Amino acid sequence: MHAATASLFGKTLKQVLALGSLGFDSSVQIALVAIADTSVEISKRLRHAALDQALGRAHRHNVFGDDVQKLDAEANALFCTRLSATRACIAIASEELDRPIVHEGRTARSSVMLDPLDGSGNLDTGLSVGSIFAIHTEVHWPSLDQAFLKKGRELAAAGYVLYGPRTVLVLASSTQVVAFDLDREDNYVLTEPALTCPQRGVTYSVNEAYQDDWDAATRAWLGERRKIAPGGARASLRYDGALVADAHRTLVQGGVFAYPGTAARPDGKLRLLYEVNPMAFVFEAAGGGASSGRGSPLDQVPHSLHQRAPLVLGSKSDVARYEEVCSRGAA
Ligand code: AFP
Repeated sequence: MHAATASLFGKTLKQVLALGSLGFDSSVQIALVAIADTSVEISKRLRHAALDQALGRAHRHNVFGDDVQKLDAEANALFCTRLSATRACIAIASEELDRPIVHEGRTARSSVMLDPLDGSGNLDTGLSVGSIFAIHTEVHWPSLDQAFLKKGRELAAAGYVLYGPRTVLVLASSTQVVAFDLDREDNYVLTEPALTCPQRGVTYSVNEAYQDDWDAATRAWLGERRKIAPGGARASLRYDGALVADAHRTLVQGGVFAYPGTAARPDGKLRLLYEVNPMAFVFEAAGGGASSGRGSPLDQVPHSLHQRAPLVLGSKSDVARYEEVCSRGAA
């Protein structure tokens, strides 16, 4: 267990941040509190969404061509309003915004990237969804490129909120990962002082319906992985269709999650800045691995805000094996 965080069990997120235990500067702390407070509102909204008739389509598409749900739009507005109000943010980029929100002239130092409601295809059925965030810090007033088109490796913080039977906020610095549960008084209380991804796990998590469209190496890797998990155990398939849910299970229990490219979409579906990098940052800080086929996505210099990237996440041995098979072209 990480010595600095072992004694924090039961403390609230705000207490943990105020103690400086995770090493975040004040602009990151302020942004994190705004993100956490927004997620509490979203969690409540989700609980009563059917009763409030808040489910269903917003009848428009986002910049990716995805069908926007009413709650996607609402979650995005809640995050942007609250983050803007803190004045700690100079820029906000979101999967639901064509262009980032920029607050010129602010002396604040954080720029935030968001997937406000990940897995919104699960909303109508009441299954788990999430919010994903990542934060860069700036020393000088940045251009948009400087604010967002930086390697994931340079992130100050990243994490996600899982809205399931429990509402869980997972938060990573570059060296440690902690988790908080939302309590009855709507405080995030630390329940995991040092989350580490197990060195191996039996589960693989991938949309197997696309396998005919994968390249030969990915097909060969999956053929091998579905028969036997690292260590010789029998493999098991789990797929929720929401990255936050699938990644969280993989982080806690080990194994592997994959969303590879296909012939039609070589970069896959997931967005580098809003989904791939935040998750890769969490997994690497937790001792797991992340790959886009040729190395970690965190080492990729983004060329555009909304670009996509293939992603494999999980136990180190699983990710290493994926990279090995990819580097040979096929097993
Ligand atoms: P939605 O927000 O449209 O439900 O997409 C969710 C997501 O981006 C990610 O959370 C999942 O891992 C992935 O899509 C699932 O995609 P497939 O339905 O193609 O498997």
